[in-house]
Amino acid sequence: MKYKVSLVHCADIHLDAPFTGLGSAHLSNRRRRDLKETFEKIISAVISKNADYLVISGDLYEHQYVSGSTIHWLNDQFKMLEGTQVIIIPGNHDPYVANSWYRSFSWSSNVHILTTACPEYLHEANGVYFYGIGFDTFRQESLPVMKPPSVNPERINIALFHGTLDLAFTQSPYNPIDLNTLLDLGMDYYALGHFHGKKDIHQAKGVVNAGSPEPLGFDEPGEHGAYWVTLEKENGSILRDIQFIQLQKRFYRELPLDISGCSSQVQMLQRLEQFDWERLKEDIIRVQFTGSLPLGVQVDLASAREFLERKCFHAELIDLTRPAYDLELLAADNNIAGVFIRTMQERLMKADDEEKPVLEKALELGLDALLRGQVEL
Ligand SMILES: [Mn+2]
Repeated sequence: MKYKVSLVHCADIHLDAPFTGLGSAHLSNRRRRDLKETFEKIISAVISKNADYLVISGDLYEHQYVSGSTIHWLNDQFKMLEGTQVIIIPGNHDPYVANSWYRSFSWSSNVHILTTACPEYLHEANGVYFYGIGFDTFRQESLPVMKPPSVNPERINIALFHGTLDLAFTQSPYNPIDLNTLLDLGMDYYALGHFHGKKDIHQAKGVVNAGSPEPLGFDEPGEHGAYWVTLEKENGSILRDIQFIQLQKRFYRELPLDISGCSSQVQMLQRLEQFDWERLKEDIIRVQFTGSLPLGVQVDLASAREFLERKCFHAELIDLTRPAYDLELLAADNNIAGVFIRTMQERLMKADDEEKPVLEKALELGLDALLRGQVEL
């Protein structure tokens, strides 16, 4: 027998996530809309590629925050897929709890939710078998006890899994599993979810973590999207074609900016101008000001914020600048700072490699206390 099917694999969409970190209701609303627009791109990809399946490996929505209207919108998206079967497992943010929308809502007939009690979906006509390991509760410190998969090597066998793969933790509340245990299931493709960075963990063995199609925070930099997968099986041997499709609306980017020597707001803004803002205009940016500034000069965060608000979707500012102390000049003074510097410099001369950085830090912090009246650790 020969079977050939195609699917779009995604995970961790987190519909209606609160995005409280953005600091304004307007921006968090906009980001919730972004999640929907990115999901609509997944639906468009399924339609344009005429995929047989849409596979969603958990955390489709946030149970605690999702609204009824979002669920209706979601189901309308699934209805648009007509001939495509949608296979879903609940994740740790949308677990199969008693009041889950997966239980109570009347989903479109092409939607199949795989649960601990009913983990299988067999699509006989296509020779495809799905088996899902998801979440019944918000935390699961060990894998749920469930019926093992019924793998028939003639068919195409696909596992959906949401949880932590191969982490060194001895205990993880999120379905801990190691790669060998997973591979022992004997599947042809492992559609993983939970880690928000994309990872084609073992493409050669068909193990792929989709990542979140839209990044959700600064800890999720880089490209985000979904996978377009074609699986072909003939006489028990599998051929896989696995391709990443980038879909995200925005990037989270950290931009370190050395503003050493800037003595005015104008100079600081000139340094900010150097970035390619046209390329970054839809992005969420974190600017880290570094370097040393002349004594008495401080980063003008308000002006920088005003500048950045016009240049990108949202910016966070972090001031890591240090005052540039003229040690030679200050040491010549006959005051407490002068005495302190001379004492520390004498000690530094005699210090070994281990002690030196400690003394240098002590000198810096001591001068902060004496000259600026504040110490930031
Ligand atoms: Mn997630």
